[in-house]
Amino acid sequence: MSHTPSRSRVILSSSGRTVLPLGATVIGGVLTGLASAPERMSRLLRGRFPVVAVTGMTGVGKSQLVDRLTRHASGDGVAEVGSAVMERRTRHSARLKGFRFRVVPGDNAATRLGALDEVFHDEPVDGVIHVVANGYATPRRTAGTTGRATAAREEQLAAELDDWTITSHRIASMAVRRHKPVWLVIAVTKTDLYPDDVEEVVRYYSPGSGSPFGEKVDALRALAGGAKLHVDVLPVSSQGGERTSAISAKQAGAMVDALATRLAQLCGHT
Ligand SMILES: Nc1nc2c(ncn2[C@@H]2O[C@H](COP(=O)(O)OP(=O)(O)O)[C@@H](O)[C@H]2O)c(=O)[nH]1
Ligand SMILES: [Mg+2]
Repeated sequence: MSHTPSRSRVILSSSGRTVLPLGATVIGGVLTGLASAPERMSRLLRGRFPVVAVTGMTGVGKSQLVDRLTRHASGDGVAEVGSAVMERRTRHSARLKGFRFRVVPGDNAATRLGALDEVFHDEPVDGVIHVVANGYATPRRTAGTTGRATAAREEQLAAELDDWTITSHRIASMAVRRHKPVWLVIAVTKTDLYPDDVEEVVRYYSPGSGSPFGEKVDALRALAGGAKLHVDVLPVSSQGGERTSAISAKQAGAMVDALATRLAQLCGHT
């Protein structure tokens, strides 16, 4: 059911830690990396990967996207849509090029406020992936009933906008407090559900588009200061290749890979 094509450049470790063998090649690689990226050296000294907050309303596809980015097989229908607690996942890669993801619960529970405080204030993250789904968020108790989700699309789009208002304010207050620039990737997911409209939809979520969402992105950039905040908008899909799917597993995989590549650039991994 889930597609997790193997990719050789990623080293997964089941223990949850990356083990650096003391081979000369690896040390050579690390030293080369240090010389080319001071940012990476400080990370090595602190012994941690950059931390990425993943935000967005319930049912937009945050957990599944992070599963794809971290090579976790998504549970076959076992995992519940929506979560009350913060999910923590790590993408392990060679040469300290991994990420730590903090998936903020989308439901407006007290746990969400705590999670927002944690990622944007207490332990401010290096960057943010804000996930949106063009109104195709899956309502919490009706996972799988796409018909109902379609009927409620206008409402879901409005809900995405409300959710973005809250999150964008939190991002702005983090950005103004910090010296280091913050990056934001707006991940426009579930593109398998609207393959012919992807360009137009990406535009809807983009700064300068004049759309209701775009205007809020513009407001965020104005508040944070242009130099303090870098914004990207990227289409993605966590699904593809099923018989009924409009896109192939390969196409979905390519979009996930493009997102991972961009994250690596933004984190100074490349
Ligand atoms: N068609 C499609 N469905 C998706 C995609 N990503 C997630 N979903 C479905 O949307 C629902 C919500 O996904 P989930 O990751 O749990 O959302 P979260 O609440 O934001 O963590 C689940 O039923 C997923 O199977 C996608 O890219 N395409
Ligand atoms: Mg979730």
